[in-house]
Amino acid sequence: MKTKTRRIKQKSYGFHNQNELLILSIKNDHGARLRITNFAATIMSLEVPDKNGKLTNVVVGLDSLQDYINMSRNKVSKYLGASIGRYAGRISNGKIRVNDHNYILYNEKGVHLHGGKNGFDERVWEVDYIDEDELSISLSYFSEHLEEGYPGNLRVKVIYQLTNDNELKITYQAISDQDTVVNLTNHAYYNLNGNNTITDHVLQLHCSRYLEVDAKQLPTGVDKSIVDTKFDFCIPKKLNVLKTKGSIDDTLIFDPEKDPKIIISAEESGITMKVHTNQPSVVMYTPEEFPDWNFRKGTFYHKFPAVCFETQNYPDAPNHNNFPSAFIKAGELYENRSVFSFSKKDI
Ligand code: G6D
Repeated sequence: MKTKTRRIKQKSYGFHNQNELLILSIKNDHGARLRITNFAATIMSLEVPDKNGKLTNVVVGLDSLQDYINMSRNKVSKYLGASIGRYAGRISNGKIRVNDHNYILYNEKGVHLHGGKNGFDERVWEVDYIDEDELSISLSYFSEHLEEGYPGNLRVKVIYQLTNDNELKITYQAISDQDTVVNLTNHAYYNLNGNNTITDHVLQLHCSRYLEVDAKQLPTGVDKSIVDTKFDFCIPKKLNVLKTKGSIDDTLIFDPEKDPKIIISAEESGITMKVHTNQPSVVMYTPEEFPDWNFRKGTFYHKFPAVCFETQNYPDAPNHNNFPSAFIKAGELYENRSVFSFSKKDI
């Protein structure tokens, strides 16, 4: 269980706060390796064994930390691997109402996305600890009262744990000194073959309903059945369907009684990923293509390169009383516990 920390001087990046930029990695007994940077508490790569035991990187990542900095500066990040907050997803009318007070959030044409202009994906997080026995890395971020317009001083923590059962456990926690809203998630892009496309992947989603959205991709407040829609993955279906039905960027509502919530397998690598979570929904996002990024050496991606499973509460929940509540009282603990479990293909 090697733990390696490579310190990268941040002064050349001139970030808001004084934390040093680091790349941290942990390995389990099977050689699976997780690499994290404290820039946005980002997952840079996750290597797990394929059907032949060969380590395969299943999380899309870039070649160097400088690449992430450049991506951020050039505003083409697409939140690659990043921790998202204070509120993941979209919020309507650029505002939320807490205790009868309106808080104006950063927005573009009324839409606030993924925590705003400088959300948690643009921040340098503190490294709390690396636990070599638990194979976990803990990072934290302090979001000041009215940062991006949100009320309350919010202490945020993410714990990444790579178990000896080849599970990646991602736990987000947050606590505020004032009543506020919070919805955190991770924006990793998964490709279980480690390159090319996900159109050979087979997906099963235990989601019978999805959120209707308007032209701005904002929830209307109505949830609908997935029957006869492109969101119907109740029985395993190959993702080459994306070529005819188009990409997906929508909120799917989990069937509470089913677990795991998501099962996805790749034919080429023979890797299966199962997702367990305490969250009520997932934003599934399958971009048609990637920007011109500098991927890890020797890695190339093509049409429909990867899929995001952003396990979270409903987008815009603060503005829809019929959605699960996104409000937390002062001193109340918020927790998003999601487990991405990797094994040899079995669907
Ligand atoms: C687009 O609508 C999508 C988001 O869901 C995604 O997170 C982002 O691109 C990368 O805005």
